[in-house]
Amino acid sequence: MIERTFVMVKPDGVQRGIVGRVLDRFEARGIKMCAIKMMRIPRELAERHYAEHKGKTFYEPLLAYITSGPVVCMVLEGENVVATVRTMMGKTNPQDASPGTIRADFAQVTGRNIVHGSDSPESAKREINLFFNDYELQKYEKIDESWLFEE
Ligand code: DAT
Ligand code: MG
Repeated sequence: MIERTFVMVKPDGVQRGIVGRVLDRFEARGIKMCAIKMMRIPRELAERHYAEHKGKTFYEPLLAYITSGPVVCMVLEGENVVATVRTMMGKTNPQDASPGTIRADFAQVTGRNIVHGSDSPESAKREINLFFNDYELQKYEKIDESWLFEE
């Protein structure tokens, strides 16, 4: 099923100049970009985004990290794309991530794992709405679609 997910290149990914290489992996796979923007996440938005982690030992360091510099947020669309992006990102701890995944190829520790991707279609909906307005989300046909998918 074609669905959408929320992806973010975190402040370390921006600072290390690997936004393009992360994006390239999704584009090369034929995953469609529906929205993209750079922003500095305000503390309140970070709290809402990571609400599920409130109270955990890493919560405050996580908020400090994610608000420490600009991030690049995007909405991606494709077949089963929530799970596909999670697989492409690799495990939360880059040490456990399989070679070839983004986190294994570009990161070393959990607290600087360079990308975020929604963990379920429900999370994706919630996160897309947190970070984007309807008018920022593009719905369009891309010329490669007839070659990416069967009739
Ligand atoms: P993911 O980003 O893979 O969805 P998560 O939702 O469990 O992982 O956690 C959100 C972020 O919080 C994660 O990318 C890095 C940080 N984090 C998670 N578990 C951690 C831990 N045990 N120690 C330090 N940071 C952690
Ligand atoms: Mg998560």
